[in-house]
Amino acid sequence: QSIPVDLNVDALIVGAGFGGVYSLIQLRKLGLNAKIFEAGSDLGGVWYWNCYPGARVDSELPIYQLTMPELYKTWKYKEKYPGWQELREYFRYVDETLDLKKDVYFDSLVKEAVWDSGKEKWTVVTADGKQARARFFLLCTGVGSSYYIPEIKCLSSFKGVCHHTSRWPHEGVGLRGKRVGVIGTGATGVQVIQEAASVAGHLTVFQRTPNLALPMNQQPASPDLQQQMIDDLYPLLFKKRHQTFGGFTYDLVSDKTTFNVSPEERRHHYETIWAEGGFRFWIGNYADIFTDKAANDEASERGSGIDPWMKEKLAPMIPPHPFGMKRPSLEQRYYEVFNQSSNVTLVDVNETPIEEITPKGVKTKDGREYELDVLVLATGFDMVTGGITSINVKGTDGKPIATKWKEDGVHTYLGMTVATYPNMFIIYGPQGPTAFCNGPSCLELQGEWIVDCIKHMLKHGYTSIEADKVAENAWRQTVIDTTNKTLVPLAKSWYMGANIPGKKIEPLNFPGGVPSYRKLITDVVEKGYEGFVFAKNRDEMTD
Ligand code: NA7
Repeated sequence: QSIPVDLNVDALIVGAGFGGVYSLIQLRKLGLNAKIFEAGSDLGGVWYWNCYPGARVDSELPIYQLTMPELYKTWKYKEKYPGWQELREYFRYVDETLDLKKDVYFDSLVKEAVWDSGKEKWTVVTADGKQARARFFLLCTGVGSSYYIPEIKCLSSFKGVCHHTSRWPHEGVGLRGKRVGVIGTGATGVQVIQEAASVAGHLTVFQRTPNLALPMNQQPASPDLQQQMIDDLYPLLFKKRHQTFGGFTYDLVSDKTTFNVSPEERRHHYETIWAEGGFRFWIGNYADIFTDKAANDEASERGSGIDPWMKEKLAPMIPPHPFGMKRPSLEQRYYEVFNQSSNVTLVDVNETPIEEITPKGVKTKDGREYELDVLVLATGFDMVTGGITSINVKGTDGKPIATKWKEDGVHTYLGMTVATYPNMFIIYGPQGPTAFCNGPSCLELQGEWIVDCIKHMLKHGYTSIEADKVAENAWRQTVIDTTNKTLVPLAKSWYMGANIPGKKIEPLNFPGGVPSYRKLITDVVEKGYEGFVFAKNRDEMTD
């Protein structure tokens, strides 16, 4: 569509992934004129950018989708854990069903957003000069929109093909018969490694921290099963997900602890949740694995010990941090890659650190040079906050949010608003249940709260809402206190901002579970939006 230089809308949304699409649909229902600025060239958010070999979601159907009946009743995934192609099809389907793209400006990377206190509006500017003025500003930038490439000496000297996984060329990169190197063994690395191992001439994996990967238990989703779910189960399952710790359809066991059940019962539970697969061994386990180191050790050991073959392969790979306090990966044939493939080399970069990248490949400290045709950087993201801090967001005091958070630590109220940034809402971002919650479950919970809040403002003629600083400080303390009751601080992970050199180490997520988060945000509303200040502008809604 043609580019208006100066767009005037009710709401401007950043990002056309699940969060942005959800917001657009719901704000339209309120009768608001809402538009999205999206950096990519299509809908999908992370599923637009992440098209590396093996890219696949770790949440299982049916809950990895939006729950509006107009969408879920006629959509069927083909696999239990859909891959990126199917997720893109899903977004195409959502667009076709609800005609979304007419309200989305693609290739529009937002660089700046400034609040005008006089007009009570945000001015949002993109890298290519588009501008929008909006009453409401919604940051739906997700957790992984700001990719991270570590400083590795002479990286640009490599003459082969080199990409970060989230900037993988959409036309693909041929790996068949090639010498492929992968740096990173997080959720992304595991997926690329599995794919690359089956086609590469040789695969070299540069690993810093091993991660106990859980079995995915991937399965095709038969059309019959899907239909049955749609008819009978979906409404029930969608309701249940807001009653479970991780927003899934299964839950942590909280009426028993690891050691107050018999060893037989414990073993049976471990075996069951391990066999069922997915994140069950993590957030379907005894709840005290989050708080009690001995319980965590027990699960970590037994989890890898269920099958003697697994024990043998995993024993040396027990992670150097409490299990689940760094994001576990899901695997399909990951360990087989290392143990059964003759074309795979594992390089422990703790023993032999990467010295530099050469035109031919990767040189390690022991003087060895691994010659490569393709180098894959599965090195992660400036998780949770990066999408927000990469935008020059200025509120009532004119100070960029990145500067504030760097100086004082991340501050939000309820993980959805920030003091001194009126009418700005964050979905699926810092200090919400984000990292410990299925994406759509979390963003719909927050999205619903935000849309209700906007509805409340419209009903009462309020033109601005701002979080109170005292309430914001209290929320930060709640997040810190809740985190300190868990083992989360013991791991060097993106949950704590520890994956980015120089980033402040602090809890970036609320690890208290969806039900307790839901109660906290609902209580605020019931107490008349406690901790917020509403205002009515004299020149109401005029320019
Ligand atoms: P992650 O989970 O942050 O993984 C990044 C990987 O890259 C991890 O294994 C890192 O090792 C490794 N890494 C980072 N810097 C280096 C350097 N300098 N040298 C060697 N290895 C390095 O990112 P993912 O993309 O896998 O997953 C991100 C999230 O997306 C995931 O949790 C899901 O929620 C979806 P480290 O562990 O830091 O030692």
